[in-house]
Amino acid sequence: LGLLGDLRRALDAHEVELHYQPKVRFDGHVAGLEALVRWVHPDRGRVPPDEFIAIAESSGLMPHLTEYVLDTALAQVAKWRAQGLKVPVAVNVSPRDVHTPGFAGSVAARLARHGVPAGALQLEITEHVLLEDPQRAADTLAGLTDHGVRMSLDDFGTGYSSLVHLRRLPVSELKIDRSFVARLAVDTEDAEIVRCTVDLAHSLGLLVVAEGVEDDETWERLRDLGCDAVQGWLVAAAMPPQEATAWLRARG
Ligand code: G
Ligand code: G
Ligand code: NA
Ligand code: MN
Repeated sequence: LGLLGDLRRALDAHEVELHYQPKVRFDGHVAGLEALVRWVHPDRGRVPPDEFIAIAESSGLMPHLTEYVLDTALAQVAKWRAQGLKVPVAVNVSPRDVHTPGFAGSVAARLARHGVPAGALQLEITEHVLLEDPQRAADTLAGLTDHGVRMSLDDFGTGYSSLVHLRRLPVSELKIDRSFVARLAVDTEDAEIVRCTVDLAHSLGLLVVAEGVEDDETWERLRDLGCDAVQGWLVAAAMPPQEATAWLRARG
C-alpha cells in the first residue's frame, strides 16, 4: 500500500521516466521507438515495471499513469521532430485504459496539445482488451484508428483464441512475443510458430515485429522468414531520452 502512495507522488514529482527501445527493419530503417516506463524509488531503488503496473491497475491509478506516459512520450516526440528526428513512438496501454470512457478523445486532445500528428503515435494493446466488453473496446480502437493512430497487438500468441481476437481488432501491426523468438534458432517448433504467425499476419495485411531478438542467428532467421522488423537487445535495450537521441542521430 505504501508503494501506491509513493507511485502517486512519483508521478506528480515526475520521478517516473520513460526509456525508449527501437524497432528496426532489416534494412536498418528505424520503424519506431517503444516507450517503456522506469521508476527508481528513492529508498527501494528500481521497481520492476510489472510490479508497479499491477499496482496501478488494481488501485485505479492506471488512467493517470497512462496519461502521464502519453504526455511524456508526446512531449519527447515533439522535441525530436523539432530537431528533425521524425520517428514514431509506441506507447503501451492497458485494457483498463481502452475501457475508460472518453479514452479516444483524450488521446486526440493530447496529440493536438503537443502538436504531434496522429501518425507519429502508435498504441500497443494486448488481446486482453477484448475480455471485458469486446464491442466497446473495438469501438474505442476504431475511433483511434479513424483519427490516424496506429494500433499494434503486443505479446501475440500468449493470449487465448488469438485468431478470433486478431479478426476483431483494428490493428496494423503484430508483435510476436519474445517467448517464441528466444529459441527460434534452436527449436524447430518455435520456428514453425513464428513462420506461421508471419504468414498469417501478412495474409491479413499486418506488419510483423519480433520482440526479444538477442543474437545474429535469430535476426537472420527472422529476416529469412519475412518478418518486417525486430526489437531486442541485439539492436538496443531501452535507452533514456538523451541516449536514445544520440542513438537516433548516429543512425542518420
Ligand atoms: O521493459 P520491461 O521491463 O519494461 O516491461 C515490462 C512490462 O511492462 C511489459 O509488459 C511492458 O509492456 C509493460 N510496460 C512498460 N511500460 C508500460 C507503460 O507505460 N504502460 C503499460 N501499461 N505497460 C507498460
Ligand atoms: O510486454 P512487452 O513486450 O512490452 O515487454 C517488453 C519487455 O521486454 C521489457 O521488459 C523489455 O525490457 C524486455 N526486452 C526488450 N528487449 C529484450 C530482449 O532482447 N531480451 C529480453 N529478454 N527482454 C527484452
Ligand atoms: Na509493449
Ligand atoms: Mn510485448
